[in-house]
Amino acid sequence: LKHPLARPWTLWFLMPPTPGLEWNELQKNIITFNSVEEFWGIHNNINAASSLPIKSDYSFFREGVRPEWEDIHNKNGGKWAFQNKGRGGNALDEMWLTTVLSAIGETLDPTGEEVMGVVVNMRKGFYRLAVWTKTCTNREILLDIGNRFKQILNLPRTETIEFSAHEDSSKSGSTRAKTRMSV
Ligand code: M7G
Repeated sequence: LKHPLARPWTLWFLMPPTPGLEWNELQKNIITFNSVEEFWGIHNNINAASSLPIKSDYSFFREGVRPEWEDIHNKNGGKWAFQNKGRGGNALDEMWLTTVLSAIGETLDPTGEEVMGVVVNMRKGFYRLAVWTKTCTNREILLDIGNRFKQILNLPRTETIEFSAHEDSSKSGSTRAKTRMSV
């Protein structure tokens, strides 16, 4: 017996930069699944996020949505992001697992329409966890999603997460895009 998800999700892996390949060509579609059991089968057989090479990502996105600003479902959207120093270790792996479970379990998104996917970026000296949304102007709903994300990460009150629009990231890069909201 399988426990179905509300919708199918796809796991993507962003390979570290490779000479001759554009950024979009580094995104590898790994597998699509639509049950809780399939999710655990995948989770138990891939490397932990904290052990990924620098400049690689994992993303879980709705089936049919690529983890890219250019995708039609993302181009008017944005992301809530939590960024922290270091490689994260077990604490990161636990935060990433709860982030993924809340996305595929649909508990981050009361509308069922906003959350397109979740991403973990492993970078030199830091990591970033993000929830990508379809819109970037729907303040009330986006703040609700941000508060839920912060709560499931179990962050101390002194930490903040920040919302930025993809159109700003695409102009200045994720690290320098201006923050439109924070919680
Ligand atoms: P990042 O991985 O969002 O954050 O963007 P980082 O700066 O902390 O590493 C790094 C770079 O990857 C960007 O400046 C872009 O060159 C490229 N990049 C990232 N994303 C998410 C996209 C995307 O969706 N589309 C394209 N074309 N490039 C991207």
